Amino acid sequence: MNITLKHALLIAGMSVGFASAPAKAHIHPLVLGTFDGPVGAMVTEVKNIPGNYGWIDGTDADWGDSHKVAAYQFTLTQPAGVQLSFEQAVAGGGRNGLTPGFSLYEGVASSSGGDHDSSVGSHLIRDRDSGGATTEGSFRALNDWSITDDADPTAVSPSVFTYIGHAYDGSADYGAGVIAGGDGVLDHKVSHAFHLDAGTYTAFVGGSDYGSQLTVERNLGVAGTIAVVPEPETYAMLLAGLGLMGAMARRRRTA
Ligand SMILES: [Ca+2]
Ligand SMILES: [Ca+2]
Repeated sequence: MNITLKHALLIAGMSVGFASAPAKAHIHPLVLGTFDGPVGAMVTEVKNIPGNYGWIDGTDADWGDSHKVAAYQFTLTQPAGVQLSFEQAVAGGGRNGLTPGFSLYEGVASSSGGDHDSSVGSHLIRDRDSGGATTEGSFRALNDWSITDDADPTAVSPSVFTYIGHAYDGSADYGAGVIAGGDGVLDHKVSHAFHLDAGTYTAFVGGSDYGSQLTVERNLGVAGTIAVVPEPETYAMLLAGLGLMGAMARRRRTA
């Protein structure tokens, strides 16, 4: 229940300047903050993404390149309902045109910012988890995945992302059937609510246009928002409370 949650919102690590990081940077999550659950708390931050296919390219058999998606990190100090929203944005030299898709995971990237798909350790993980098949990168949009940095060549302490869920703009089928989770309306934005326990989470967002990897790479902007929202049981309690008040009012009128 979130009705009695404290009303403090601690924003940690904001405005750290990652938005101006080069497009080929390794995983530098933009930290949305630490939330202890007040309904209505909301933070929006913008990032750049090199192309419009990074998310959906991670849904196929050979996975995707984490450099083609942007990472957003946040922490909950207690269970809460959160709504994650991503939409196209003009930001830091980026331009409109993104059709966003995102996946949410429990877990965080290395605080060194050194996690990348081509490190020796990441290749070890890719070979292990793919059974030796060719992979385009470490990013998996619909599964758990791991990645590590150059200081961890034997992959003993990778960053681990445990898949929770995903959503994407519009609807996509690149030959193997419609991919679940599309919002059905291609309008350059997508949003989805989750119930989450206390913990630290990372959302990876990128484009949902599988065909656009064959075209010239474009520098696109995305605005990511986390909003703490009432949960279904909170609505149920509110409705029950309203019903009770109505019954009391009726009793007073008839007394
Ligand atoms: Ca791929
Ligand atoms: Ca949409």
